[in-house]
Amino acid sequence: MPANTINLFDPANRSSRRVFIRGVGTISLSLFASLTLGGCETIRQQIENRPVRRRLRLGSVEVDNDIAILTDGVARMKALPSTDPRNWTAISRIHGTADETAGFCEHASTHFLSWHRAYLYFLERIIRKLTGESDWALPYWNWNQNPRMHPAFRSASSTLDHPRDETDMTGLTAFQNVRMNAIMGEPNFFEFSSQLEGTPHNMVHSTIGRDMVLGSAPIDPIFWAHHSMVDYCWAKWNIELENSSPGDRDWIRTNWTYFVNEDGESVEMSAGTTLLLPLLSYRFEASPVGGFVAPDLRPSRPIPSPQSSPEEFTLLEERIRKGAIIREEVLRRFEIVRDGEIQLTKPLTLDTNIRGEQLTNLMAASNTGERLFLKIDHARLPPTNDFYLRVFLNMPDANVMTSNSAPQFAGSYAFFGTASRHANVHSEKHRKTDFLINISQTIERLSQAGLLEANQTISVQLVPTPFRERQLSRPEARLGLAAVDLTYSRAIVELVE
Ligand SMILES: [Cu+2]
Repeated sequence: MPANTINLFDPANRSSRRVFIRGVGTISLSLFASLTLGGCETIRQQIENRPVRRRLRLGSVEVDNDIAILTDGVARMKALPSTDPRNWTAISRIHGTADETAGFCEHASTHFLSWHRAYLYFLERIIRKLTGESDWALPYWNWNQNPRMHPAFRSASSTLDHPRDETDMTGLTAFQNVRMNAIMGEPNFFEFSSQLEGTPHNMVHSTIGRDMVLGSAPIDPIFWAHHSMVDYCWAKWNIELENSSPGDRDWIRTNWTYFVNEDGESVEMSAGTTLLLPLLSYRFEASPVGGFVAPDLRPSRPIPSPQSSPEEFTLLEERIRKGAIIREEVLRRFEIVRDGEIQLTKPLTLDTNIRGEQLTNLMAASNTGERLFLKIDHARLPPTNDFYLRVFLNMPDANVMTSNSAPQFAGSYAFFGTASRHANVHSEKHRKTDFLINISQTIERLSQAGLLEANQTISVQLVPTPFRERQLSRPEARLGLAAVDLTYSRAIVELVE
């Protein structure tokens, strides 16, 4: 075990949250807090110097070194016998397999972020142990800033290379500032997580294709750098942007028992413990996500240092650990459709009886952060993942050729893991069927551009769009629509005392 790394886990005792610190042992989090506050210099030092997850980029010696260690670690995991639980394929099977006959990954659930955080954390520990690089942490692919996959993952001779359909996210609006601003600015954890998963997260998986769109995705090394970015979005939202993760007991106590540690042993982790990992076990090199800049560019509110400002750090740790009771109060709900169907080769227009002025009046009255969401729930998931859905408002002639720069473009989302051979009950329950698009800004833009008449009813267009250079492999397939609603709601976030 690396000497300067704090290891956190939640042992058998599920009711009290405990941390394990090398040289100190397992202690309760409240004792831990009093130690950091009360002057235990070693602990503070270890937290201060926790490993850094850096942003993948060119021209940095440190990043090149992180990539070299990752490459070495992956090669060592691949070389382990298949009976070793730390073997590369064995670890990927914790997430899932191509035929969906195994795997535990949480998608379409309130634990999408926490489950994947735990999964990444244990991979990091395995690679540190196998390479002997105790300071190493998993770098992240900031697709918002660098939409092209880092060349180290694309060079034909590299262990990090893998068969893929596409490696460049340039031009896809799911990763651009307008969309990332709406997601990172979302105050409700559940709506934040749902949009982050359905739009940029799923878009990376399905744009890359091949293994990345199946349960076996972690077999492609880029999976880990992609999910390190998803993890950064959550850490940035929670720590830097001061939003709250769930604080209710059921969510916090959700416990997983099948992760594998650096010694190949089964280990447990609870969702509540994952909240603290980016604060105590590793940290992210800050970088912008959309219009949300790095905190080092905002010197008025830096993340407090455990060494030089232990009181503030302890307060931060408490805020992150306790979280909030979060719910969404729906003030208006407009039903648009029930039990519909989309043909993959044909855009679908949904007419509504919602008048333009109803929406502009609601937005004008919004004073406590209310927003308009389009909620699309699919009854049946598609048998293929070679397309994504684009959503337009008031544009009856929108089609695959229509540009996303049209003011009527509202957003996009993609599917993940639905194309597996045995797309059965198991996979359906782990797959996301409901998607959220925040349309507040689109409504504002349409109204300013004179494209939203007060007495005119609005229409919604759903446009299945094949990925660049790809032909639909199942053009005759149809997508079930369970429900499409437009809601006007506000987030209620009550901090846990
Ligand atoms: Cu994923």
